[in-house]
Amino acid sequence: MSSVVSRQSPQPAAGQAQQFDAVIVGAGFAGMYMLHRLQQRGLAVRLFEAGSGVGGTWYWNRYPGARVDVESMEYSYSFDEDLQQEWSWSERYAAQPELLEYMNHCADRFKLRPNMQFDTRVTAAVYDEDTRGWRISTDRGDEVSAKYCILATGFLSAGDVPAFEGLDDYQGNTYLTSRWPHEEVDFSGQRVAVIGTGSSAIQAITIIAKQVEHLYVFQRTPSYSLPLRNGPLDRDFERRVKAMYPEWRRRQREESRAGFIAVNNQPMAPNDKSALEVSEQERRADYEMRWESGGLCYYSSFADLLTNQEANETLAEFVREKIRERVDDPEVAELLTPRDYPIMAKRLCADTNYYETYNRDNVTLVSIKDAPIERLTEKGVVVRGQEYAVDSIVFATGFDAVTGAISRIDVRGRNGANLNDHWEGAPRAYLGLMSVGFPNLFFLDGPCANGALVSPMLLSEYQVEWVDRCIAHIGTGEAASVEPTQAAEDAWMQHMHDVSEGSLLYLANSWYMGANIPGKPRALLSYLGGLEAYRQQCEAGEADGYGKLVVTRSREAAEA
Ligand code: N01
Repeated sequence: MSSVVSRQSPQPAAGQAQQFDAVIVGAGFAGMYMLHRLQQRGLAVRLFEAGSGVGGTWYWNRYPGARVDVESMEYSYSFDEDLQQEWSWSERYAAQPELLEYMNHCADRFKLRPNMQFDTRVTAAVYDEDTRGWRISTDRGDEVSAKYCILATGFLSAGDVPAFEGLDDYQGNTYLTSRWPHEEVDFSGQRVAVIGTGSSAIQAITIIAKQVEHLYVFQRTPSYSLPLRNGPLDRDFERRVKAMYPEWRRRQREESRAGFIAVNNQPMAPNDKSALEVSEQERRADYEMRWESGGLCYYSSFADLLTNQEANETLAEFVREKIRERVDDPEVAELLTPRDYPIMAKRLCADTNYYETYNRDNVTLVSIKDAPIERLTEKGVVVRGQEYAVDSIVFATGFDAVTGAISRIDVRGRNGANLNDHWEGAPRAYLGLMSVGFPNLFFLDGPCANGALVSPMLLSEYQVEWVDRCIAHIGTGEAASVEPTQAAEDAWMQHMHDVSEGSLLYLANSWYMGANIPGKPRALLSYLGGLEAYRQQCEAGEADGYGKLVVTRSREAAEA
């Protein structure tokens, strides 16, 4: 399906003082759907987006090979039956351009553009006690007021380049995967360095290796990566899913662990057995079946893979064996083999010929596990006193995840309290949606919700609908305000802590824990209770008339 991309749609002018019912920050999947819901309610909404178009993650991450690793049929909006029936994906796992096309199509289809202002970064949001609303400032001089402020800033959007010594000395080209240029980058004939071996690097390396004269990959920690098995979308599978899409989505929401259910083109419930209670043969059969299916479907494999180290080791060893089979040189294979942390304790990666790329003559793996990058020079990268001269460096070094994008906005709540201070040590948010002292401020895909282990599409759709109902309940008039009680926030944080006890996630230095950013407090940033448990908790929070929130309803809403 080709989309009608009306980039010429009317855009609100920047720099005008205006009053809105709600301001949304971010035009990714969550922000766009939030705008759609509030527009449907007839609210006056302004969405600010730093990029020049919609897409969020899929606007910025244009590096070679960027594609989603949750199946397209499941990684798409579920809220509109006509949309999901009419849209047709070309591949099992859509690539970035097609995802961006889809999001542009949605922006047009739901007439979102007139209320979006692009090329505008929100710099501050200050709560005004008198109006019980927010004053929002942007880098283009906008000063707008809104009853509600909704931060849909993404949990993997604040890109990070480590402060390598000599960074400014380097004279070659530099690229950050999460801020890739819009024009095509041609690496042919070049010597290129890629720093990092997480999901972004693993996708980029396989493509860049085919273009360059020589590729040096600087790896601090090897990832566990699984074959994606991408290809053209199986049209029979598409027909079968579309024939039962509402039911398929229900099962994604209610019966999955990570928000997706397709295994071998069939919906499959999570395995509720322990990896240790079955025979070696049965266990291996499950792992092989998922290996052949491709992608991230190990998240629905045995129930104790993320809580029992011995169980986890059975899968880790299975994947290590596969890595040895895929890499010709045993020494390189060993360097690529993760041994220091449980599988899935960092996010799983999925690839197309990643390990095989190291069998190429023009690719060199440089392990920096025991000897970090010393510095960058005018010409390249120095490790163990050896300079690797390169024409370009690609930083695939990840994100200040979950809290990074929010913390870069100066958010001040009641009595001028700063959100970063409130979150010092660890973020705190009731249901991952709201924080004490910050009335009428909502987070979508933010901290203390399921972002880490659940497909963000499902989580954000669910959160948007919750926020929409909450706003409808409270109303938009002068007196309206809502924030969690201290007891509610404390209880949620305790619950988050309780359900994560014994989790193997604590055993890795990942973005899940904020451990990839020097100086960032080490804390679990996401809720590990699963999507269904999260939904039940959110619904319980509504069923008692928002009893865990301090709600002041507007006169109009109260009368209605
Ligand atoms: O970032 P990462 P990412 N010196 O943090 C290394 C999603 N995503 O952009 O592991 C040297 O995973 C760092 O090393 P280490 C997905 O959720 C999805 O790849 O910290 N190296 C690591 O190897 C994913 O988890 C998709 O030791 C340094 C790498 O840089 C998340 O985004 C595609 C370093 C960063 O890996 C983030 O992925 C892409 C230093 N000082 C991303 N600092 C799909 O849907 C960092 N590194 C397919």
